[in-house]
Amino acid sequence: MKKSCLPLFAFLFLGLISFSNTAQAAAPQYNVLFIISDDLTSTALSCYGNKVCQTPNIDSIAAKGTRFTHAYCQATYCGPSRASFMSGYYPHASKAFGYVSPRSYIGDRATWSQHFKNNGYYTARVSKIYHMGVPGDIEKGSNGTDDPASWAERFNSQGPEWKAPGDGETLENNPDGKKPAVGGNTFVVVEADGDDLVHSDGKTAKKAVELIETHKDEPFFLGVGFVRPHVPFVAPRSYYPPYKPYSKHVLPEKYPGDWDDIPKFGINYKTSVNMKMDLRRQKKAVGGYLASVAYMDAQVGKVLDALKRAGIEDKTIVIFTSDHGYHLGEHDFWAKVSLHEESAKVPLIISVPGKKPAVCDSLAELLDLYPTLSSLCGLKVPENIQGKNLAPLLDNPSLRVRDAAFSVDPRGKGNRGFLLRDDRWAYIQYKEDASAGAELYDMEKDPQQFTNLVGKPEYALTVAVFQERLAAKLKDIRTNDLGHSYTQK
Ligand SMILES: [Ca+2]
Repeated sequence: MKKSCLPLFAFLFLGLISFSNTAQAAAPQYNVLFIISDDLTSTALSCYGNKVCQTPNIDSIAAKGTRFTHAYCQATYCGPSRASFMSGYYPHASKAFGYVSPRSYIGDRATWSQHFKNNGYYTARVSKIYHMGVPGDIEKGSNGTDDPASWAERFNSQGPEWKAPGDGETLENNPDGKKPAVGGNTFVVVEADGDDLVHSDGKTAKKAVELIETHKDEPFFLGVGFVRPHVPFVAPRSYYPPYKPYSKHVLPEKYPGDWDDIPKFGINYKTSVNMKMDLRRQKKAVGGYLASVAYMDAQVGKVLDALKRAGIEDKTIVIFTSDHGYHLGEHDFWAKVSLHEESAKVPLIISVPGKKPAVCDSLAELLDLYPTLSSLCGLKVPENIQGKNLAPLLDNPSLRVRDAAFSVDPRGKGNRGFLLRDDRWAYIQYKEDASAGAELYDMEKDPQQFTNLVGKPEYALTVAVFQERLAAKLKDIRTNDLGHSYTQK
């Protein structure tokens, strides 16, 4: 009996191999390495034109991949932005407006990584992919508002954050300099003692390297979430010298009367004024931020090196992005939440083995990641999700997939601020009925957004058209399979 079984088994085994080879020829089963930084403005990266900050590792992804120059988040702070691109729904579809997991809003529909998990991928996250409070959840090493069903395994990277030994200074609301380094969502710079592994992002890179080594022979979706340059700006001392003395940093142009034509809701929640930051502190904030970016970039390099060592660069798609952008003093605004360009725009690089490097100016959204990566990996693109497939742009960067990008400041249960950004204009509206004002900027003539054109008679028609487009966009977003009721505010 045993003798006759062997050839039959061998035949079946060979049959399986030839079947899987056919399937691979139809759609290469790429790995997905999704790297996301936290609170990173594209303007801080050398591959996006920053002349001071050095980010050679992120630049190396851009050198091989497609770098998007007009990619936008769907919400301008962590929680709802991450819930959106992971679930595949705009915040105004899912109603996931807060620091929440999207799960209770989407039922059993598959999230982005879960879709890969359902298709046989090993899926894991290291550190922050869904929302985690920084620094609070990082100090504790806790899961934040994660979605367990999205992952086969998940790992957190505890770090000391603002408590790291070293030279710390609180810049925000500390005019007399008497406060020590403090916790919370506060501008603090710490030039830290010790090496990369003292901190959360160093541990995240180390775990990601281990997972690549362990899982290199099976298809994987690995989400690697770095928490820098989110405040506190903490990095080992060795990353600071290129950014010191802090006094050398050039702040964005300050324009007299800049706030006069911005509606009240458009003045960001953190400003040089309400943070009581003088010019010295503002410049140190920029230097501390850039040192944090450089530290995060070095951790990206370790993960990329692991792909190379494992010999799987040619079957791994690498994505690099951030959950939203960041103000570094433009209009005397700081941090996120604002719908101005620096806060709503994100860095986005997608590198697919074998494709030519490119720069793509098409409007793109983080929501597009789920359908794009599903398509690139030969998975069915779920019909219910709301993003667009960017894959054709990776072969032809002159294509366009959308005529406007949409982002929101979802405070006030989604009724605070809305942005429609097309190739020419940025239109920002406060409240769904526009009762709290609006801004319109000509991004060709006024890329720094100094002159709000709302209220000028010659732009009245443009404003009216944008108001209609915005209403139509919200209607479209609310036409979905989720079964929520949407009461017009
Ligand atoms: Ca964030």
